[in-house]
Amino acid sequence: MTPGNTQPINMNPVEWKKVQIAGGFWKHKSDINRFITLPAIYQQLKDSGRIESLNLTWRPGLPHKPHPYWDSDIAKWIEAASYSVGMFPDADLRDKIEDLIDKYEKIQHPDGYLNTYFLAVEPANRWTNVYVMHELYCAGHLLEAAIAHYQATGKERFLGIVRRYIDHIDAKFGKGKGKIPGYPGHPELELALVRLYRLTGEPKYLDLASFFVNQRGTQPYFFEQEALQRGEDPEQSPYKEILNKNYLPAGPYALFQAHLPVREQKSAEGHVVRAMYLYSAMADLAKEIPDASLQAACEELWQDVTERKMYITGGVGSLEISERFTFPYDLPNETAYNETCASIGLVFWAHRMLHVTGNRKYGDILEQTLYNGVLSGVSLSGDLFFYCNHLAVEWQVYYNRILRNPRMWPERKPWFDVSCCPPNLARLFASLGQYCYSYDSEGNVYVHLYIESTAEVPLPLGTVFLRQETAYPWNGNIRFTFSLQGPFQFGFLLRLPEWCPGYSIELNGSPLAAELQDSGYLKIQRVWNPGDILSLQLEMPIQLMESHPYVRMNARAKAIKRGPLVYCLEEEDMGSHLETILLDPEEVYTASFEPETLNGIVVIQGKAWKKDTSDWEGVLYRSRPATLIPVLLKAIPYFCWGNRSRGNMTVWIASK
Ligand code: FUB
Ligand code: ZN
Repeated sequence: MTPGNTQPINMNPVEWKKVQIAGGFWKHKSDINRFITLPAIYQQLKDSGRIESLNLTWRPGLPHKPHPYWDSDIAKWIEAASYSVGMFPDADLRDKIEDLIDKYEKIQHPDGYLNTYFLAVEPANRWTNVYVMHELYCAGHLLEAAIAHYQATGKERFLGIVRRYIDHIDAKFGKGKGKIPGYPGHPELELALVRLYRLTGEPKYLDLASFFVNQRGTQPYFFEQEALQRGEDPEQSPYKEILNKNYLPAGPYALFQAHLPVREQKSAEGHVVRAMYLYSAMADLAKEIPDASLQAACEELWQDVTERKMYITGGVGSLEISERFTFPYDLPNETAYNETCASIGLVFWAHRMLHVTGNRKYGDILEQTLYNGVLSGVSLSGDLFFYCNHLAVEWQVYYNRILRNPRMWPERKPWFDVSCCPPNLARLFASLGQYCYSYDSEGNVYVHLYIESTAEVPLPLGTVFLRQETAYPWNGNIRFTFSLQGPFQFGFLLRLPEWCPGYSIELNGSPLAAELQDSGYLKIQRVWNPGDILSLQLEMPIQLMESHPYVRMNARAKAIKRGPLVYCLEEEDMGSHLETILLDPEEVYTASFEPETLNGIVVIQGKAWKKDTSDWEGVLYRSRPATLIPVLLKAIPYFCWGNRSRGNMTVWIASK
């Protein structure tokens, strides 16, 4: 082991194919994803010309000019659809995937190159602007799709096609003579390369991922060198607006996390999806190499994001302009950008950090983000999507055209001009099984997410077949049944969420003690018998949350949380003037299941107060406080807001 290297923990996720979402909350969501979301996105790929673009028939003057990111949308759909056919054979879906692969196979250049936009629109300009043209980003998504397809079907054709492209990229990029010493303008390929390394065991893919990550932010800045190569003065570059060279306080290229070498980046800066994908790749490399300095960099960035720059929903990236981070505690609610892909990226990063460190805090954020900032991205119907996930909505802001970017519109839409989020949701939900469980070589099984499922966990001494039953997140009762060949000794570790104030465990109906590890997991080490039933009860009280006092937007406000779910008020339940409602911290709020509301949800109710406005006629300011009148408060989970009539919404509620 070289200096600076660390002994990694050897925890690995149970792969998606070995985990079946078997019922409950997520089975319903997974079915919607499979039966509604996947076909809806395919239709949009078709209608928008994306699928046709793969025939390379576009000519100037024709509609549907291919766009530099289109490959990524198609690839994310192939990835999602592959997970789906891998679990549930479906001839129609399989044929659609194979048709897209046929198209890619036909257009691949003899040298392996495979980017639809450049093949169709700018064949002479390949690799001349990796800063903004997304070639390497699209390659990353194609690679993730090809790996998923191979894992799902065992067929090597698509993986072979994309590997040729990756080998072409490997020959082009790097430190050697005649190679391009650059790295992706939009990270993504890096983490896909680590996936390919894990699949094939070929060190060159890990080396290329390392090269891209380590080269980032070094001087001279590659993006300037590349501009010079194009014969441009970087100062006069037509991309200067995008470069934002001098506009971010963190310095040139901070927008693309290329202002400093990655280990010197102490705070999260710039475009958030790029940041999340880069940090995910850094965590992957920290684990695989292993590399203690990269791990330390990730931990420092994690702290900056989750302790200073993240919404309570797991939304990240508060600013619409450049889709970026701003400064600590700057978390406006109405104008929150919170791209769905950014929260998805946070889930990716959290999952990787969990496997680098074994610490539950990463599982906690993964869960918080999944149930709130990610899940709000799709309608209950499965065919409408949010690009941005605000934490408060006042419709007058939109009627008065104050926020005009169509992505900020607070009603879910079937598609966007840049439609990265819908297929990203589809691939995350279709592969959700891989986030639930892990195992290690010492014979431990870890449960990260409480999701009704069955799993095959490959321990060194044999396979553990596990069934998890639960109505989570509606309550904290979880039951595990073990199907084993015979008595089997292993450690069973359960994430004890930070929000949970108390728990109890029973084995076959009798109380059982578990050991709380420093990592935040409850460990039960014993010889397990076939048919053993372990019950876990997590207390799930209603919690009134406060923000750090520096979050100026939330002064004197609280948010309602129960278990992993953040709640909100909607106009439909509470009237349009949500700013007049005050929570009562003395009140004991209650949670109850309403099967008829929003497909069946737990609502939170209790006494609150409302400012009486009847004596404010003709008055804008006065010294006498408003009279408070009691009202019944009804809050719904944030993820399902915006699924009824158009109306205002707020997560943060004033408090008495
Ligand atoms: O640039 C590709 C994708 O489009 C990004 O990940 C999103 O933030 C959107 O800008
Ligand atoms: Zn997106």
